[in-house]
Amino acid sequence: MTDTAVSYDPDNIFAKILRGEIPCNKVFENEHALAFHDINPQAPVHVLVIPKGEYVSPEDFTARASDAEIAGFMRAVGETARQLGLTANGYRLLANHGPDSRQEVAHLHVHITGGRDLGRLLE
Ligand code: D5M
Repeated sequence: MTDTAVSYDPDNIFAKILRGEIPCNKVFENEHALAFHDINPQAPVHVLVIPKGEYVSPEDFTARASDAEIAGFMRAVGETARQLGLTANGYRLLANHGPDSRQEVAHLHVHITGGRDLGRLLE
């Protein structure tokens, strides 16, 4: 298995967003994370939350990131859901990693979806 820490591609699209090279529709930002609307929404509300550091996957993030980065990222997920007005009716968090999940962008990201009944994830 490839070492995900080594395989981070600094030219991935989210790295370009973090460097301000391409725009995003920002929802929330703190010291360690950025949240912005997904360009191809799968629900009435569909936002991505990404850490600002160069991490590919959850296991890469938890192995290399500081406690402050991990806390800042999780706070961003919660604050983003709150700011989007999703807390009353609920929402879904989803993170793809690797080929079986068909991850498209190799920078760790959590999808927040909501704004309708999302159905069951696993039937
Ligand atoms: O999901 C990667 C997600 O990233 C997918 O839902 C589209 C979204 N995407 C791709 N490019 C952009 C830009 N430029 N802005 C906002 N959203 C974007 P994955 O979990 O890797 O399959």
